[in-house]
Amino acid sequence: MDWLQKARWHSEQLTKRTFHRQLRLGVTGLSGAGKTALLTAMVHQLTQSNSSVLPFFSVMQQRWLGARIDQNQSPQLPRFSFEKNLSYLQQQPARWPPSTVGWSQLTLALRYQPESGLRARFQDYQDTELVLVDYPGEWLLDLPMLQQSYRQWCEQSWTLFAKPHRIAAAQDFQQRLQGVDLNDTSVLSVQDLCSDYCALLRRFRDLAGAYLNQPGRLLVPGEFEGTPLLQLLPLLPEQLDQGGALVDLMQKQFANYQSKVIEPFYQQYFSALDRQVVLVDILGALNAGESALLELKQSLLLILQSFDYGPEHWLRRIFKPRISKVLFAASKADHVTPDQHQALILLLQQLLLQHLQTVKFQLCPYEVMAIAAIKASEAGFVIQNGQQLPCLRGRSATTGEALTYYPGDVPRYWPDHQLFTKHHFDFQSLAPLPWPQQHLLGHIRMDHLLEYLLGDKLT
Ligand SMILES: Nc1nc2c(ncn2[C@@H]2O[C@H](COP(=O)(O)OP(=O)(O)OP(=O)(O)O)[C@@H](O)[C@H]2O)c(=O)[nH]1
Ligand SMILES: [Mg+2]
Repeated sequence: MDWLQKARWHSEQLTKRTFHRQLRLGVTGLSGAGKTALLTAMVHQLTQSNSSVLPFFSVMQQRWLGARIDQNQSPQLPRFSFEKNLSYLQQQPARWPPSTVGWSQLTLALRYQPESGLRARFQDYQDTELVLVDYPGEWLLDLPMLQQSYRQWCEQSWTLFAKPHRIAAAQDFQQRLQGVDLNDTSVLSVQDLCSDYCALLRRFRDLAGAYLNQPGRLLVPGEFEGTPLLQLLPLLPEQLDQGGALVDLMQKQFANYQSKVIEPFYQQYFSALDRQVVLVDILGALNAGESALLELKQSLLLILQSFDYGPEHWLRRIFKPRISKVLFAASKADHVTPDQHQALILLLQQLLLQHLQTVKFQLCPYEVMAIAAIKASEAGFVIQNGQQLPCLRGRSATTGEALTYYPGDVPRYWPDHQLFTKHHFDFQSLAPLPWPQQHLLGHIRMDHLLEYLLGDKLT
C-alpha cells in the first residue's frame, strides 16, 4: 500500500467506526475452549442460515438480506480458514478443526433492512462490518504478564508449580535450576536452560487442567519462532535475591517480551473490541479435578483484568474503545443433557463472580449462557424401570464408538474438596455428528448468542 492508499484505508475505517458501521467482536478463551469452532459456526450461520435455524436472532425474522465474506481483505493479513474448518466437519468420519497456531482474521458484511426511522424510509439496505479474529489460546495467557514485574511473575509461577497436579512434573527442572551458575550467561547455557523450560511447559500442557502456562509463545511461537525474544524462564524466587548476570539477563528478557511480544499483540487484537464473548470449557475442568477448576478460575480472572468495559460513546469508539457488551458462555453444552444447562450457567457465574462484579460496576451489560457452537449430540430420553430418564446420543471422540448415555449431573454450587474426593466427573468428549452437505450445522443457543452480541447493532 502506498501512503495515499493507507491514508484512504485509515479514513474509511474511522468513518465506519464513527457511524457504528463496524463491529469488532473478540472471542476470548483458553486453548481448547472452542474459539475456532465458535467462529466457524458463526460465519457458517450468518452466511448460510435462515430464520428457522436461528429463531431468536430477531433481524433474521424479516429484515435480513444476508452476509458475505469480505473478499477485499488485505492480502497481507492471514485469512481465517473458514472453508478449511468446515471441510474437517464434512469428512467421513467428521473431525474437529485442529488447534490454532497463528492469528487470522475474517470480515463479514452483514446486510439488512433498517428497522425504523428515516433510514428505513430512505435506505433499501444497511451494511455493518463484523470483524472476527482467531488466535491460539496460549497467547492469551501472556496478557496478565503485562501487569507484572519479573519477580512477581517468578513468584506466581513457582507457587503454581508447587500445586498437587503440577509438582511432580516440575521437580526435575527445579533441581536443574538450583544447580545453575547465576553468573553464566553464555549463549549455549542460556539456550539449553530455556529449551528445558520449554520442555517443562510442554509437559504441563499435556497435563489435564494445567492452564496457566506462560509464556504462551514458548508453546506456540508464531512469527517469533527461533528468535532470542523467546529465551525467557522464571528463575526461583530465592535466586532473584542472590542476583547475578543471569538474573539481570532474565529481567531484561522479561521487559523485552512484554514490550515486543505481548504489547503489540494486545494493541492489535484486543484494544479496540466493541463486543466480547468469553468462552469457558468448564466441563473439561470438572473432569480434570479440583486443582484444575481452581487454576481455570485463576487464569481467567487474571486474563480478564486486561479488558476495558463500559457504556458506549461515539468519541470513545474512535479514540479509546471499550467493550460495551459481554457474553460469558459455557461452551460444549451438548456434552450434558439439557436439564443440566442451568447448573452449567450457575457454575460459570460462580467461577467468574469477581469479574462479573467488575463488569457490572463498569456499567457494561453482560449475560451468562450455556452454548454449543457445533452440536455433537442428540438429546433424548430412555425408559428405565418405567421411568423416563434424559440421555445423550453421540460418538466418542477418542474411540469413535456410538454412545447412548447419561453424562452425569453438573454441580449447581461450587464443588468443595470433599465432592472431588468422592466423585470423579467424566463428561465425555464427542466427535462431530455426520454432517451432510447442504444441511445446516446443529447448535445450541447460537441464535441467542448472536442476538445478544449483535442484535442491537442491526436495527
Ligand atoms: N461437543 C462439542 N465440542 C466442541 C465444541 N466446540 C469445540 N469443541 C471441542 O473442543 C475442541 C477445541 O475446540 P477449538 O475450537 O479448536 O478450541 P480453541 O479455543 O480454538 O483452541 P486453540 O486453537 O487451541 O486456542 C474441539 O476439537 C472439540 O473437540 C462444541 O460446540 N461442541
Ligand atoms: Mg483455535
